Amino acid sequence: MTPEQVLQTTPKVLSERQRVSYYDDGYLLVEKAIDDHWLARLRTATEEMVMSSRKVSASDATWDIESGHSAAAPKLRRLSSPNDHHPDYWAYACSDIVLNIVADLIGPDIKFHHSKLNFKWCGGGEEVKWHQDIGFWPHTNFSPCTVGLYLYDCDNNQGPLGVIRGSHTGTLYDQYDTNGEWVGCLSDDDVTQLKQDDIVYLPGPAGSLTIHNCRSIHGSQVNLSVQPRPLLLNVYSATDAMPYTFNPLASRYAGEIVRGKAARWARHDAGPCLIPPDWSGGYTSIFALQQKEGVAPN
Ligand SMILES: O=C(O)CCC(=O)C(=O)O
Repeated sequence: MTPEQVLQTTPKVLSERQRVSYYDDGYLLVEKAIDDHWLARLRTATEEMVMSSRKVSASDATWDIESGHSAAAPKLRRLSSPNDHHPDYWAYACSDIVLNIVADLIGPDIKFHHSKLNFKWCGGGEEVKWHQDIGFWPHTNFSPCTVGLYLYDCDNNQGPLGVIRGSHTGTLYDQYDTNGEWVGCLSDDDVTQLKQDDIVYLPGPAGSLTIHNCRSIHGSQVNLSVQPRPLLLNVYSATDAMPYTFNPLASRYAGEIVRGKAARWARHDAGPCLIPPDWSGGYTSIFALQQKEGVAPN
């Protein structure tokens, strides 16, 4: 469905103003959208995952650890594909509480693409540089959106998600460097062209959702606080959006229709789209790529 068609449907949860602001700005913050029951389940799952990470000594296709990580003092950047590692993450990703909101933005037919849990550990948890997601995983249209959930309160010192307002309707940037290496972020020159007034950071209380469009330029700063910032991210598209490159965060649930029906016709949005490297040989995480740490085998 096009945004115009989605706006013809009756929203289940969001107001008309919230829907229009998502289409105008390319992002939406829905404060305290997820209730305490879900938060408790997801926090418990996350504690179990952090416990498992104590055995990990090097980053791999599942775990992305920061330097200084140890069994005694875990320092995690990311758990890739959490939905594959704990049933409660997948139950949340398929729940009405999330999908009703996603349906209000991209229509009633929804497909899951991938998930990640970005911890951004305390006391220096790494930045995510300005980038656009669609260049990592192109689709035939620009319906894909990423839904982030703050598992705990996230204030401005913890590196909340930041978005460039309105950037989803602008240029798609090159995320290769001048040597042709994929860096997964805008060049310094391109960043200097971004309008400071358009930078919006999205802190929020626990249970808040950040939703950004796949073309929106976004990133986040270093976490200088004493609290980690676990942000659980799930990516969905309309079922008529077909990915045409290898999924960097392969999952047994990738492509699953989580609401509504499969599409018979693919919908194509106009304009060129950056092609990423062939991820079938391996992928670590956006953190590792932006910090030029190389690619681990899948
Ligand atoms: O964790 C963050 O702050 C941003 C995550 C993000 O943009 C990504 O993983 O693509």
